[in-house]
Amino acid sequence: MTRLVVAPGVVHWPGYLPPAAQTALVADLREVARIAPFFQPRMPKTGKPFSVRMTNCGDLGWVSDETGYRYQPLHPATGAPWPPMPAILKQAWRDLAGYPHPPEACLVNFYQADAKMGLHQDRDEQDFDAPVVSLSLGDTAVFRIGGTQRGGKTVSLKLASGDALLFGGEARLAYHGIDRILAGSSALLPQSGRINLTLRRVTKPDACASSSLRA
Ligand code: MD3
Ligand code: FE
Repeated sequence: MTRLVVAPGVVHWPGYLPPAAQTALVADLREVARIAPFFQPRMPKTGKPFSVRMTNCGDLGWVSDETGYRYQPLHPATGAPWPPMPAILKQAWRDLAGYPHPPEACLVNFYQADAKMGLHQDRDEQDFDAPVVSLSLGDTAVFRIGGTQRGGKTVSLKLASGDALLFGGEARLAYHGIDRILAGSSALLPQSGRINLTLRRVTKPDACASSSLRA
């Protein structure tokens, strides 16, 4: 498996998920979306809708509306708990994260051809010691990552279907975003478009659960 160190704390595994696993994961995500339909997040204060649609699986889900960004255990529209994380995602975290506690949230982002995501930091989690693991499915995206200061130098990277990325250490608070989607570059999704999955730890692990002094 090719493992490329893109920048300090950023690791890229092109084609981490083989085609059959990508297809199986799309089927799992169809079930996730049946239980937890995609919603259109809105910007805090202004209420301006995102161009990316989102849902989540796992114990906690990331949501955004006029009142702010947050993690919560229930879907904002249905009020139901988020569906469980598919086994393929839990396995990817064990393979790649190098972190001894399981992920608590998986944010599922869906991009149609014209969707993008502006440069931002992910800082709604309490545990910045844990990395973020991202998996891409469908059309290739042009991803951009910089440093921890807005306005610094950035580099761009193409993310294709099946690729995995890890952001840990000094990259955990790096600015990043999606400049554009290369429409029609993959045939994985029936209506084209792109899905990105981000596996995250939200809370700090319980001190007892992580103690090496445990009986
Ligand atoms: C670097 N998603 O959901 S994944 C996001 O492709 C998000 O949908 C993009 O940014 C997407 O917040 C980019 C790559 C990614 C995800 C989380 C990160 C890069 C990151 C957290 C910290 C640093
Ligand atoms: Fe992000």
